[in-house]
Amino acid sequence: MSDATETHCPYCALQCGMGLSPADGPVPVAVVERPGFPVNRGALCGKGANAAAVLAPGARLTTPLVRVGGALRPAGWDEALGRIAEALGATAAAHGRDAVGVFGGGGLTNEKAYLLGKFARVVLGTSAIDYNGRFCMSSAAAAGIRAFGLDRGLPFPLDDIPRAGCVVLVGANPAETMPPFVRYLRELRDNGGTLIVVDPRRTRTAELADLHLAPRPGTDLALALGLLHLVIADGRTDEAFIAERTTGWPETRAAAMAHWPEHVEAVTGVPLPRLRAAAGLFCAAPTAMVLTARGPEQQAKGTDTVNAWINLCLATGNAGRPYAGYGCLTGQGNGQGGREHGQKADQLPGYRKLDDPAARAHVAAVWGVDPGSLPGPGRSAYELLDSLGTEVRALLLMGSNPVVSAPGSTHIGSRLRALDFLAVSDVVLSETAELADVVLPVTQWAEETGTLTNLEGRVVLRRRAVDAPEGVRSDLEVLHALADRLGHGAGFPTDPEQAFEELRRASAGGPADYAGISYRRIAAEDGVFWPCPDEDHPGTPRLFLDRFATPDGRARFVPVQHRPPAEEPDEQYPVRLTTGRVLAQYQSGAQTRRVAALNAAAPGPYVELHPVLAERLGIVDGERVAVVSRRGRTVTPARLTTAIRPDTVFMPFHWPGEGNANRHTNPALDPVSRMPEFKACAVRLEPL
Ligand SMILES: Nc1nc2c(c(=O)[nH]1)N[C@H]1C(S)=C(S)[C@@H](COP(=O)(O)OP(=O)(O)OC[C@H]3O[C@@H](n4cnc5c(=O)[nH]c(N)nc54)[C@H](O)[C@@H]3O)O[C@H]1N2
Ligand SMILES: Nc1nc2c(c(=O)[nH]1)N[C@H]1C(S)=C(S)[C@@H](COP(=O)(O)OP(=O)(O)OC[C@H]3O[C@@H](n4cnc5c(=O)[nH]c(N)nc54)[C@H](O)[C@@H]3O)O[C@H]1N2
Ligand code: SF4
Ligand SMILES: [Mo]
Repeated sequence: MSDATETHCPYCALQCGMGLSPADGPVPVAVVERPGFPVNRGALCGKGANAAAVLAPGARLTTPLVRVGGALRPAGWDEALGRIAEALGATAAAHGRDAVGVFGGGGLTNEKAYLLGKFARVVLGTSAIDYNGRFCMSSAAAAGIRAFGLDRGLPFPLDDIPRAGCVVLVGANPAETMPPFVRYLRELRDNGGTLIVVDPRRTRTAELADLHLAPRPGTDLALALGLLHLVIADGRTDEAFIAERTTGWPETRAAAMAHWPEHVEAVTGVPLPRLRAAAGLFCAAPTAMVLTARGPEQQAKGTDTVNAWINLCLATGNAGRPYAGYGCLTGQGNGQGGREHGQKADQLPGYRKLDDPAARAHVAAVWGVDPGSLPGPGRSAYELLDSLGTEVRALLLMGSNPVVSAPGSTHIGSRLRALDFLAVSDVVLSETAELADVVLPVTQWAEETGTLTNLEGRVVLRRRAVDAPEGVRSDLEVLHALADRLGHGAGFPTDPEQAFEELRRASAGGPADYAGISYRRIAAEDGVFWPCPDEDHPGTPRLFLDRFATPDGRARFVPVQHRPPAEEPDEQYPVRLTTGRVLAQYQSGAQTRRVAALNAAAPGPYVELHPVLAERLGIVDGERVAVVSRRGRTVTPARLTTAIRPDTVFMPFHWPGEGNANRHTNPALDPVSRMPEFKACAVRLEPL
């Protein structure tokens, strides 16, 4: 692969290494193996292997679009940028600075996320900024900060996973969502370790497990409390670890003891012998890990749920030592870095808090502005989208497609339509871009350079391999040009490395400290793990070995109690709906629905249900069926499988229109993380 550029996949948080070779034809590069990169050692899933298809001019945007007389028509960059600058300026003048909003994405590079946050605070002076990562890992992030004082997806490298004695995967389906990750689970089994999977469906991941627990959606908190109860009752807590390295045990112990296993069995639907078997495997292992993904996190009690699983780890001494601990499998390409550098409503770069005076002073000095000029914290993603057309009147959106992916999508679509002005920067004409007043066509992964932080906290470098088609500009050029038109031209570099150098300084001394990381080092070292405070620092693959990131260095137990999902089945809506992903489509599908090979594998939406439920309702495999909730109605083919609980149905969320799962999802928000309840709502099924 001598002529191949070493780079990374445009999609998920594994950030698999890949090579790109020049090619002739409409698709300008070919994806080739990059076996030297440690995370995936050359392996790619179908999305990564076919990613180059979206680079073809026919698949993507190549000219700005502006709305004229109700329709989008091609326009020049000057006109498009001029319209945006004018509308944002006029909205702020008429309705105040907070009437201008910004919505970002966890797929954006660190450089983009950093400059987008800076653009909102310095150029627009608005507090109204948040991003789609709020819908993704925010509950795990909030729980990690409560327990450990720091949030990094995995506090250990992936290489540690096969060396744990037992791994519990809670609501995670990496066999479909991160296929090359499965290697680590196979190696775990080869080493004699055990795998437990907790999922209402017997997924491809669950097929790999020694033990599969299939709880009702929305009951993971009770399950974790039940396991902790059993561990305590069997006298298998690690009292020395609890005494030396934690605080708050008595309250947590009492909360767990109040959750009787028989009660937990009734709430979760997991038979008591299986609960006992899980507690037994977990405690028998010399070290154990709990890894959560969106299943337990995307709940209106996601933060408490993750803390319940962390409590189980802490009570058994499985934290702050090698081959043990709690981790979250982050989701989007830059799910980790995207939540560290300031596109979050309450945040400044380096994972600093926007309401911390010292943080404001540090970052304001890097930006050359008065700390008093920085706005305060704003609303969370759902609350921001919900306020469109009322409080927020003009929106700049970069890297998300909420018409498809936001909870209660019908309502959010109507909020987007109610805006005075919507500008969307995207690589394709997404369903959200279709609603915009101005659409800006931007460069893609293979056409630009930038850093991303993968699920391990490893900062990697995506390299430009090919020129973008004429007419396309980068997100950094967009931010620079808009800042310039709004009177702040300086301070928005268009060169990614220059942006990264500024990010290093802005993050220095913060929890996510990138000060010692450079493009040169990333290239030489296969990525660098943060925190890395100076150039001589080796980076930090394993966190918390000596102390946790709390003021006293101890991990905090958080006493939590189970509560039901915000919407429980009743007579009118008797079935639980949960949602998630399939292997061949990515997120809102904006990119992957444009790839023929992926559409062939996953052509459209469906609702998955058990034959017992189907028979009771008169539903036949493959036939179209209506799903009805308090928020909407969808029509999709039914797919019958014994791999799901008979009281639960599942819909993937990758498609717009009449099969859009988010017509049903309930925007009940977690009180701490503001995560919506994507994973549990109530529906009724009707044969057509
Ligand atoms: N193919 C593909 N891969 C992707 C993505 C994609 O869209 N497509 N997206 C990327 C992103 S951004 C993310 S966040 C990750 C997500 O990765 P995952 O979290 O692995 O994906 P999901 O399918 O959302 O949810 C995982 C599992 O949770 C289960 N589940 C549903 N409800 C519950 C519940 O109440 N409790 C428990 N314990 N489990 C439940 C579902 O049945 C599902 O199998 O994937 C990343 N990778
Ligand atoms: N029902 C249900 N809904 C869910 C979930 C679920 O499990 N169930 N999961 C939630 C989760 S975890 C997530 S992460 C969200 C994701 O949902 P979205 O936020 O909609 O994410 P994507 O579909 O990846 O949208 C990214 C958009 O940005 C564009 N894009 C990609 N890269 C760039 C770039 O560099 N610059 C610019 N300007 N644009 C770019 C893409 O073409 C696409 O249109 O969905 C959430 N919604
Ligand atoms: S697992 Fe994720 S990063 Fe790896 S090839 Fe697939 S989508 Fe890309
Ligand atoms: Mo995500």
